[in-house]
Amino acid sequence: MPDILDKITRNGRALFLAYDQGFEHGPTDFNEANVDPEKVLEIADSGYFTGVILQKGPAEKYYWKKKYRVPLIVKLNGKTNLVKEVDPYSPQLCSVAEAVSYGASAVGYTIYVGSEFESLMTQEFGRIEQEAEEAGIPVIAWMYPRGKNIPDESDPKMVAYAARVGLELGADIVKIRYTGDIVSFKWAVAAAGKTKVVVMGGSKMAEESFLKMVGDSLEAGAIGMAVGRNVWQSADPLSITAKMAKTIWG
Ligand code: FBP
Repeated sequence: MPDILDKITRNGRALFLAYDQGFEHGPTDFNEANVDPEKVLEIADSGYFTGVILQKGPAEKYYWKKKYRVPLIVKLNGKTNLVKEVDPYSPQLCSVAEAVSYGASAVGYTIYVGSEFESLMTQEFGRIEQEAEEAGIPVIAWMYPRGKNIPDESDPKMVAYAARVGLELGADIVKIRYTGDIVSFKWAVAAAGKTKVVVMGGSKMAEESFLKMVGDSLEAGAIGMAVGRNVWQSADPLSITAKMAKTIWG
């Protein structure tokens, strides 16, 4: 029987290239090559990735126009880091129907678990879930504990709580932070239940440490990775991607 995740997984595992940082962090994350969405889409379309994550603008202006083979995941909400609020809210900016019109095989949405605005995001997410179900595409929830109620975003208890909220809300996949050790991450994966888990990359780190994180995440039960900077900020993006793919698919 076909699974809702078939289009964005290979043998049940996933490798997503995230490229929404131009909105979340600004072009400060980029150099002269990766500032160009076409260059990053070339990496995404190399055959290793099971999805590329874009906001609606690049989805329409770059992805849709060229019909890449890599499946598109449209991020439906987003915010800049210029508003220095303690408790973040990331508003929905694109509908499921619009994402589908750009060729989306899945949609994504960030929920800042623990923020004073959490209820706005969980409500928006509920509507998105329903619309995505009608459209027959999966929903990926970026589950990030953040705000004044969250003293430590990396606290394994918070990460596991966020993963569980993803299951409770009906997410098909949750994207969460690696907790730093296999035992506590296994607990986060267990908390997510039948909702699959992918791991976010974070800022660029030494290749060896990054690949260890990939291996440990998979060993703990994650189905894959959703990374950006550790790939397209690398001096050799396809080499690190090939190593990641080997860890994920063997
Ligand atoms: P990276 O692998 O580059 O960390 O991307 C993952 C991601 O979730 C992006 O999708 C998003 O833009 C960014 O991290 C958000 O990062 P922050 O922790 O600064 O909100």
